Amino acid sequence: MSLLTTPAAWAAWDLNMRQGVTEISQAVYGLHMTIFWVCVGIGVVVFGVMFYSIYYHRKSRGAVSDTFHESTKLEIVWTAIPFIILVAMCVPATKVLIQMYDASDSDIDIKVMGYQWKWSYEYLGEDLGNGDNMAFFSNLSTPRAEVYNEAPKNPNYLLEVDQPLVIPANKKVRFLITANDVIHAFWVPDFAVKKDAIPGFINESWTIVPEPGIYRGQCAELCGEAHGYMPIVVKVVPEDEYYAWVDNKKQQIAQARGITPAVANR
Ligand SMILES: [Cu+2]
Repeated sequence: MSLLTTPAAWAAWDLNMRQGVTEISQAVYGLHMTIFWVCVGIGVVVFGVMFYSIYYHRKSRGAVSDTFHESTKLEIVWTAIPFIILVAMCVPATKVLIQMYDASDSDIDIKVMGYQWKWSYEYLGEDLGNGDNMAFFSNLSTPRAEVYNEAPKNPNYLLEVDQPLVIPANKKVRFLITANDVIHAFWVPDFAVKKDAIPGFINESWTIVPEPGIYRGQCAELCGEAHGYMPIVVKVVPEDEYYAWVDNKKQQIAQARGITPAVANR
């Protein structure tokens, strides 16, 4: 029993939602558990009363049915109690939602564009020198041999890309999410970031990741034949490493396109 009551046991139980790594993702997890236990409580009370009544007021015990049919008092009670429970649940839910939707005061803005079937990342304000922003595509890099069972599958099967999205740790990164063709969805479970990418619309989401590391996600909207082949890999690095990477990447892209890269002034 003690195995089931420790937090580690819950975390290891893959049926549950993962806690993630950001403050928001932990808040979402906490909210999820609160609502879960409220629902468990309601279930226990309702089924408790039901099974108690079935057992103790059964016909073989000589029970005679009561006459509270059309009782106004009862109608009010069983309308008021669920109403109070719903209001009580909406208070913490609204708090977390407001926090999640507040994409203001970001340090870095990245436009995320979904394509059939890859992602592109455009770093707004990172000029290449000709007015274009630094941008690149992120394609699935799992070899086809693994897909067709001609080679053993590696642990990150279908969750690896040629060029990951790179962001700095401990900075507020705002994602501006849209799509080029059909509806996709940008989903990184560890950040509690999940937003539809809709052609012609721009949705916002944001994250502050405290720990450097590699985090993986996927397109979460059935978008076509290769929907399962558009993973998202986010590499979170310390701030100085991030800016070094940006400068390097800009040089690479600018040189490939034959333009003189802009000198960053930060
Ligand atoms: Cu997609």
